[in-house]
Amino acid sequence: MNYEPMLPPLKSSGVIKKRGIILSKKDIPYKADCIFNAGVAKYKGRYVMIFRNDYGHRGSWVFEGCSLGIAFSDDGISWSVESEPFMTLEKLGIRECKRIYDPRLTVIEDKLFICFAFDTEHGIRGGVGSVREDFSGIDILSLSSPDNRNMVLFPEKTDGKYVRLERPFTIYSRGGKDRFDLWISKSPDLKYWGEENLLLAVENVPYANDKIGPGAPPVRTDKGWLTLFHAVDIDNTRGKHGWEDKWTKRYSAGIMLLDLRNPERVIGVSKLPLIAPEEEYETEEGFRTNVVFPGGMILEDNGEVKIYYGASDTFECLATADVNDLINLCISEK
Ligand code: BMA
Repeated sequence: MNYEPMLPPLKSSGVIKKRGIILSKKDIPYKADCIFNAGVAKYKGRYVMIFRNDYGHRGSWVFEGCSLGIAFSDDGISWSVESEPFMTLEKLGIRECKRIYDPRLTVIEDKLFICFAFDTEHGIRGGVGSVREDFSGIDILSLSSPDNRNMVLFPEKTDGKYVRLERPFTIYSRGGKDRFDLWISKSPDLKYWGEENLLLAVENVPYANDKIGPGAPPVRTDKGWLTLFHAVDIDNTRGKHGWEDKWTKRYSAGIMLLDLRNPERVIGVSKLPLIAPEEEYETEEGFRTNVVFPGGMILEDNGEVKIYYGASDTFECLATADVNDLINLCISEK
């Protein structure tokens, strides 16, 4: 299969401070192997994190199962994990569901909502639900048709409608390879979704040659919606990276700014990656190395932005940056 030219080594932007691993399997009081790609929100005076847990590694890419765990924090840095998983396949109860993963959290009008991906016998789908106030589970609002995932909700409505970013898998129409783009859609009620439009294409991101997709839910700033996305480049000469015999992809994170009144308009996109895999826990240790995948972003009152991301599909990490530096990356010409 022909892929785009190989990309050079990537490095994180100078505005990013990596704070290291904040959650891994040693912190989990139940069966756990890989703790990563979490959603994080500030909700009712504390931080809540719902994380992906792939457990029981059985060789290559096969795991015994997966669940979503939940943790709380007073400062967004030190976390205490609840004694039981937040969500299991049995509890979710979706027909034909084989895997639930990549949770994303958004607070809208004081309610906590979750988007998640799930694999079924008949395709990969995305779900939207509300999280019960006592964290006893999810009330499902909508389940997409295949193949679509990586959904994130905006924290506010635009012109009376909820807005979501998503990543359909357009295999046939894009040359039969995974050349996927980032899309936007709207809904009057979080249940019925429509008005889909392309927001950002893979060919518009210089550090992707394979696919892009949403990362964390967008954050409001004076200059626009600050929006993280993931970017993937593939290089078929890459061999063993992690626990599989071959892993040829590299995941980095980019950032863009969307118009506050019309989030379908991209104001600017960072020309270089914001976060690239470079630390040992991102490139050497873990299931799939050379992967950083952002799932949560919180803007603090002092202008600090906390970025939560999965590393090597194995650890949950934190990075911080100043909000103005992030905005400048999106609008600078370099
Ligand atoms: C994607 C998703 C992500 C994961 C990435 C790398 O397809 O499953 O959650 O981080 O692959 O394995």
